[in-house]
Amino acid sequence: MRRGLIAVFGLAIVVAMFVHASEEDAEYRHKVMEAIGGHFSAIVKIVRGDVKREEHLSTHVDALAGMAAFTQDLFPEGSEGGESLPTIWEEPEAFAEKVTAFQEAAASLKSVFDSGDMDAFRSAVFGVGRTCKGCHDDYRE
Ligand code: ASC
Repeated sequence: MRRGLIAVFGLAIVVAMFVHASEEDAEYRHKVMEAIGGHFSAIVKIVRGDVKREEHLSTHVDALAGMAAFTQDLFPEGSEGGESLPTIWEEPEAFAEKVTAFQEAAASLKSVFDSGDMDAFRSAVFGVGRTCKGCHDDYRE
């Protein structure tokens, strides 16, 4: 009887820890996505000329490309929830293709920025925006 109770409590603690960890993963994903969106929006404001902060561009571009590189890691098994639709985990290969498109666009944004061609940079920025939207349309609530 007593052993049974201990086992049940033990199990409940393990389940609670697991649920808490997956909520933390979903919240971490949300925070990183907000950071990506923040850097992207800042880049858009600068290239549109809404703000004159060209000297900040390289930092925003590095941050965006850096975080894009680990976007796939933000969706571990068991982290379902938040604004992420269940289809992410139901069709992982189709989802991974969209993530890869974003990662490639962000990496290319960085190399175009480093080349110094500002017209090419502006179109690369809109290329990245399309990959954000491409994934959000299908996989975000
Ligand atoms: C952002 C943000 C997005 C994208 C997308 C671009 O800043 O949060 O989801 O840009 O709107 O098309």
